[in-house]
Amino acid sequence: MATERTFAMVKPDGVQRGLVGEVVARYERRGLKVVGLKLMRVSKQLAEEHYAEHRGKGFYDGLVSYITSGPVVALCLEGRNAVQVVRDVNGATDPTKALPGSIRGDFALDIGRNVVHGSDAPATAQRELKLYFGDAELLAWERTGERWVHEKA
Ligand code: IDP
Ligand code: MG
Repeated sequence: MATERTFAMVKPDGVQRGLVGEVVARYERRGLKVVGLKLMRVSKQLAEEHYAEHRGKGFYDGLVSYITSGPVVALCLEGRNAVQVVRDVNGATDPTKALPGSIRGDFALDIGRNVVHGSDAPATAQRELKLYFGDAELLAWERTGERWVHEKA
């Protein structure tokens, strides 16, 4: 699998519950490199663009008000197969089905308060990263311990 970049987010419930450090630590410990990170508010317009695929579904209005209800932490993470790895670290969308050891499996119970977001495919990651980050906000930096994470960097 190639090195990829993906988009992740600590949603408003994660920030309000003081889980930012816990979530970021799990991504870092897995070996993912943080190349973008910011605390921000999601506007209604941005929420509607991000979740356009869900427009018209029963949970859509609740989802938009959830994601705009307080600050979030937006992340760009880089590493081998990063898109799927972040989905796995996050756990199943419905936290009651998420495995213990995943973020949702350890910290959430309700699908409408599931703490984190992760892009679902490489093309989605590209789209979401463009929505949330300007080019100058993503840093290409060399990690000194890189060869202890990836055999071939
Ligand atoms: P994902 O976040 O795991 O990719 P999606 O199906 O893309 O899951 O849904 C986006 C978000 O919408 C979920 O993370 C969750 O916050 C919310 N959501 C999805 N389905 C429901 C639902 O049935 N009730 C309430 N919220 C939902
Ligand atoms: Mg999704």
